[in-house]
Amino acid sequence: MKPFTLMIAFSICSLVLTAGKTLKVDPPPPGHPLVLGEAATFFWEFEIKHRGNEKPRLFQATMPSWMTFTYNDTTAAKGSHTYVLQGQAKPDALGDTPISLVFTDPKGNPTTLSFVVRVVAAYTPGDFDGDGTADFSFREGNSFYYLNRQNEATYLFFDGMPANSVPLVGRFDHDNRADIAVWNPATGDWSIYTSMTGYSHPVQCQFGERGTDTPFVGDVDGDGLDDLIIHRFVPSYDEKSRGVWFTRSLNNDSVDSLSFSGYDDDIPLVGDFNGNGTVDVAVKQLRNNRWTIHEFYGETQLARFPFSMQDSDKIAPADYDGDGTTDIAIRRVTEEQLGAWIIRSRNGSLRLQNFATQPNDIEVPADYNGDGLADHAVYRPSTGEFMPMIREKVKVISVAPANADVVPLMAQSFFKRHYRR
Ligand SMILES: [Ca+2]
Ligand SMILES: [Ca+2]
Ligand SMILES: [Ca+2]
Ligand SMILES: [Ca+2]
Repeated sequence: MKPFTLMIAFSICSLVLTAGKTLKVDPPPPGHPLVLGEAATFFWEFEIKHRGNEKPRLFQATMPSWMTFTYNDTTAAKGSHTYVLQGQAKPDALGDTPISLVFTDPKGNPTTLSFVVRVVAAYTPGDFDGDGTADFSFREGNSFYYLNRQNEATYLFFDGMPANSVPLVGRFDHDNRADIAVWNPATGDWSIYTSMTGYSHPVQCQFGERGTDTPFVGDVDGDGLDDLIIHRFVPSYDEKSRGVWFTRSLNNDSVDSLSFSGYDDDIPLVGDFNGNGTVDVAVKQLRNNRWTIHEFYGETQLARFPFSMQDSDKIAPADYDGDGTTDIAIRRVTEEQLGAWIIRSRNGSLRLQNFATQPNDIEVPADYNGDGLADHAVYRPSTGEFMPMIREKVKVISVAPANADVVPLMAQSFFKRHYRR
């Protein structure tokens, strides 16, 4: 298991200690969760400035037992005071813990500094058993499964899904195992099944409600957990139709929208194309033979360039080079170039790989061996086989009878409409 990663979400950045004096936090809280990578130690200090050498007193503190709060008196002489908050997050620290510190100035006036510490485990997208590798996951009938280390189908849960429901893999709780959302296009209802509750008692909410909507999940607010995303085509009077993206943060319930993409045959997709930790939206535009990528919250156009030159190209975005950004990728299904994967890294370099030569193969790229790089992989409905290519070697794993009612959960949202039941 990978070491735990710590994320800190701050709700309040600075406060007035006394009239006109600001409680300065140094380094300032980031606008997004602080990720300490592999390190499991939380170290944060802040400085309190006020007139005179008398120090402000910590009057009351609410913090988890694994954190300690100390006063650093080496800076006191300058009239600025440093407190250090540190600790090592243990597995039982997973989740959100509110922290509240009440200081009093020399006159006894109280000031409260409060924020939330979020601890989440390191997570590999699509990893259902928490061992750091993605696992092939699928819906068969109304039941959900993943392949364990021995490549045995392991039952997750049952969902009596209405027709046309779309299952999606995401991360909705703090542990290192993948979670699943099921979206019903008839009502816009989402059911979110999380690993920490044993995939039982799904959380329900409503968002999006047209049969032509395409659902996605991704972290739109940067709190480290996935949120809900809907792409909708809105017809207009000219031959163009507007593509509108809607997001709903599961952190604060806020809804946002962005009008982006121009034609009703655009193929919508999501990914972190600039590697800043929040999801970006993109389209593969058939009419202009190009990709356009939009950073949703920053409302920035990230890229617009020709890339995919065949209408039939299947999209397969993933981080193939392990640089932390989603790479643009397609699998070609024309007769002349059947099975050619073309991958474009963020630095513009192109890579070609031949793999999976059935036009109906379903692309499910993910990091199946845990080396940090996405691997080419497909599910082949005609044989019921999952085929990952790990270090140039293709494995063939039988999942279900040929042409069974199977939906690979890591398949692109846009193409899942063809696999709906
Ligand atoms: Ca795994
Ligand atoms: Ca989970
Ligand atoms: Ca989020
Ligand atoms: Ca990349």
